[in-house]
Amino acid sequence: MTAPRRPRPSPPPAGSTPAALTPAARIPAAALAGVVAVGAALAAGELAAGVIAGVPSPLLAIAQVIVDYQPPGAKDLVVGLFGTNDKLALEVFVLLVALAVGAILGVQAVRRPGLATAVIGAFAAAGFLASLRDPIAVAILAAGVAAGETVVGSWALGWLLASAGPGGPAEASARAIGRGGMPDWTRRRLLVRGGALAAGSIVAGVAGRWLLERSRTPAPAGALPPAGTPATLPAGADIATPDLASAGLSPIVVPNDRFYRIDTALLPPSVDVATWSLRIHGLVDRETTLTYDQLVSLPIIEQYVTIACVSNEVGGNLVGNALWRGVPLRTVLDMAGVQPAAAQLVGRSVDGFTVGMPMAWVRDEARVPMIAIGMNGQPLPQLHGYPARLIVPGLYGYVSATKWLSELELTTWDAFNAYWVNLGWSKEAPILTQSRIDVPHGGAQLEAGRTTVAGVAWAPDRGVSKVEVSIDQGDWQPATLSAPISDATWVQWLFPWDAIAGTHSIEVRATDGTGRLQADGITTPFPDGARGHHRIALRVT
Ligand SMILES: Nc1nc2c(c(=O)[nH]1)N[C@H]1C(S)=C(S)[C@@H](COP(=O)(O)O)O[C@H]1N2
Ligand SMILES: [Mo]
Repeated sequence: MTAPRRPRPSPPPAGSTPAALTPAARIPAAALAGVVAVGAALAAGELAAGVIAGVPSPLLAIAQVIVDYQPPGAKDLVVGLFGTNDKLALEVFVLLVALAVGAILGVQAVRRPGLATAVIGAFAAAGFLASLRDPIAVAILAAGVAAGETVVGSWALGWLLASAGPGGPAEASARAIGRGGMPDWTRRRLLVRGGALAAGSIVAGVAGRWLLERSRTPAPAGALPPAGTPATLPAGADIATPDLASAGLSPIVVPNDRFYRIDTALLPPSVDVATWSLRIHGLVDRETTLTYDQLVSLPIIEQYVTIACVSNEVGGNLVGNALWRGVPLRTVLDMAGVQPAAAQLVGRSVDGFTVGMPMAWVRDEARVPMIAIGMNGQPLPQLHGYPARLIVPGLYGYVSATKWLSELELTTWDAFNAYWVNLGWSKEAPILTQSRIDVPHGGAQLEAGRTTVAGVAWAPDRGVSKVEVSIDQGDWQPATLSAPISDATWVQWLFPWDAIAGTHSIEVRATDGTGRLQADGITTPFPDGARGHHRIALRVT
């Protein structure tokens, strides 16, 4: 900072530095340089993560820390982070914060280039530490990449700031200041360099992420072992006509690529079945570990089960029905010998996610909890828990449906709180009775005349005994139900309606197999599932 400075018309006020007098044009230029430099550092990390196995994406790692350590008070955030779009939003948020820090660093670097390098280094180190939580991380490689990001970031910053003049950043700043602003030729050079670096970073970052996601998709499994008794759909199980299906009535069995997806994994874990194992431990007589081959050599069953997310709002679509193939959970638990004191079954995934459910629910012979390896005749898709997950009829996913399953732990009820229970959600969470109007859509414009109102209703695993519809808050009238596959699955319902011109409301409610009516009065999903009737408004002309 000892570079000679040109004399100034008036000296800076005491306590102030030359940069404090920076002309307006100088600050955006330096900020831009900082944004591009930090972007380049991040892109270097993404590219390395895509190209080098064992290097996690630093951006994803930091976002994952935010997901995993979200404060229990942040209930809206908690609910919001369940879904796919929220994950993208979170990543964009982390990226924007990083770039904003870059802008500040750029401005600061004019006076204190060392500070900028230190901060970039600190962020790279944070990304490195965060990425160590990823089971695939190889520490030495990840550390090397963090160092590389720091070098790229501080080099890019120096290079861009040097665009402003032939000297170092400080001198460049001084010159620019001395001239009362950056002359056009330097500004153009900064824009050309910055633009080129930014474009290169975007290409590198996108390519890196693309490669990373590709490398994390597990190789397709071998043939799925057949079920002892294949499950079949009863006649009349799917009453969606082509017209109703295209209008939006849910199919009774939801295809894998249309099935809702909810989990805390920003990058779905990729599991190699050759090294995967399932460990059963805790309050058992013999701790047991099964390889994938050992698991699938046990008797295989198949059943349709409707699973639902506790975060599903009234009328929401975080619910679906699939044909699951796998091994009865009790078969595996019996191999280990569950002790009488075991009151809670904890399912743990390869990425550390946990669920906890009452052993009494698992023991009840009325249902068949399972370790699923197949979904709708296919190996479990990666997003749905490949190679193995829990499916427990009647319980919300967050207390039962562990994807990428790696451990079953038997413990007491009070000894352990699972992931979402620690964040305030209910520890016991049977799926509430719900019904939804799929057709027509809320807000739709219909032509007067005979039409069909249709939807789905579920109450796993109590079954649905009745669905009723009320038009304009009139009497409850029974709808026609599809033939139920089982008490563990949803049903479709149809209601013919003579629509007359005007605005109307349509409301639906279900009764479960025990004769209990679906609760009225809308509530939020927190803490144990949304209650209330789905109601839509529409116009008939
Ligand atoms: N490993 C893991 N398993 C998980 C979760 C998770 O975050 N991680 N989320 C659970 C929740 S909240 C739900 S609703 C179901 C969703 O299963 P799906 O994505 O196959 O529909 O998975 C459950 N299993
Ligand atoms: Mo969920």
